[in-house]
Amino acid sequence: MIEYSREVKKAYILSVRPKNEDLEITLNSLSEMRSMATTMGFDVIGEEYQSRNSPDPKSYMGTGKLQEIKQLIEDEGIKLVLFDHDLSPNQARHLEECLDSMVWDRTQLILEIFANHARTPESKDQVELAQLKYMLPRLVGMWAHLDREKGGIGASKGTGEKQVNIDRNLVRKRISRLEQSLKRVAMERQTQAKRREDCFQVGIVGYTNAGKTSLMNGLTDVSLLTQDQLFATLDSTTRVLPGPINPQILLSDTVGFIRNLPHNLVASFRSTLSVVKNADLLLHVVDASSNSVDQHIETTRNVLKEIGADNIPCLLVFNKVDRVTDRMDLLVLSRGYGDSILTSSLDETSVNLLRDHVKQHFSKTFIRQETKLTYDRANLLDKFYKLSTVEELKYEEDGIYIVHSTTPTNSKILNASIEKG
Ligand SMILES: Nc1nc2c(ncn2[C@@H]2O[C@H](COP(=O)(O)OP(=O)(O)OP(=O)(O)O)[C@@H](O)[C@H]2O)c(=O)[nH]1
Ligand SMILES: [Mg+2]
Repeated sequence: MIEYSREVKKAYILSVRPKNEDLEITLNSLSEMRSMATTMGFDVIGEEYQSRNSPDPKSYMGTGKLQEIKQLIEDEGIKLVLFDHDLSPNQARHLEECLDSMVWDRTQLILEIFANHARTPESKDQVELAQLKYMLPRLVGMWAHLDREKGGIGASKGTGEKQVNIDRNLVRKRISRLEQSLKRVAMERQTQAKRREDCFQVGIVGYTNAGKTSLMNGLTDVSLLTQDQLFATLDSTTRVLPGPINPQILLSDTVGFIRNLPHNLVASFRSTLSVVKNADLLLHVVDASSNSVDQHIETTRNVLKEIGADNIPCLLVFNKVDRVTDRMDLLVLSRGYGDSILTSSLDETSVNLLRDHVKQHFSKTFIRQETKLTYDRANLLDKFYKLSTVEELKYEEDGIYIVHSTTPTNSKILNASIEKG
């Protein structure tokens, strides 16, 4: 794992606002950067943006502005400047020199949060892989000082370049080892998924901090970690949705998404996200109290597309409605997006309604059947309980009378088992 100094506490956030960008978008994005910085435990001293036609290819912002910032960070003792964009390796190097401070771009900040929150060996490997891929094109900058010093510290000319080549090889080797190990885990996961084929799978997806884990807890009576932090959840957790329905419904909580989620990170988390890709239904949780609802929905839909999960039936769940004071806003929201449901994970009634909604989504496709099992076939009873919802069961003289409902596929399987004799 790559370690940076954890002593950095004071941070400053900068951004360029393209002239054609809505001011609200710039401000919301800056406030999201602030939340991420706070999640990292940084003390954000301030934030500002500069309006320009586009970011400068070399210095990102105007030189005059950078001089102003340099003075400010010197006066305030700020050690880290965060940029609300992705910086090219050259821009980052230039800015570090110019500001004489540590510089992180948006991707690096997201990667750092993921690294901090990774708990399982799998998510740790996934984050490290994404970090190394991010670092690879930036190695040149890390050793450039050796060449500039030309032997001043005992290093001969070209030492930096040699060091870069050595590091590049090491990093590449580590990347390939991590990829292999993650592939193995992905295969194990596939085997587990096969074992669960006779269940319905529901994936909870959505923007980070929307309340996915809180809803998962309410729906299944578990108590997974929820926090007012970005990316509190990195690993998928699967639980059975309680209630008398067979096949069982499995609910999986997943990592949250964010605007401009680094592609390397999505690629690394592909295996964790396979629960989303293999789901029969997605609950797309949205924080209804956010003032960026549309953008959050769009981001989530884009990531779903990226991982090939955009064709799965999806129910929009507008959560945190307790924080929306204007009922009209809620009406407009839910009408504007078609099939959707309003919830608050703090309100048990609305969570129960959501649970019923999920069950109905599946049970409405069920076929209801009456069957008489002769006593010599009583061994099939277990199968009936596993593959269908048994609504009524009576032991009669000539056999067991069963009223049950299930999917058309399971109904065929059960009928075939009876006919086999
Ligand atoms: N007021 C209110 N707060 C909520 C609601 N649902 C969740 N929260 C709070 O929102 C914060 C984030 O909740 P989580 O359940 O951790 O959100 P998440 O979507 O799992 O977040 P990540 O795992 O970080 O992507 C926590 O502080 C929750 O207590 C809700 O319906 N109403
Ligand atoms: Mg969560």
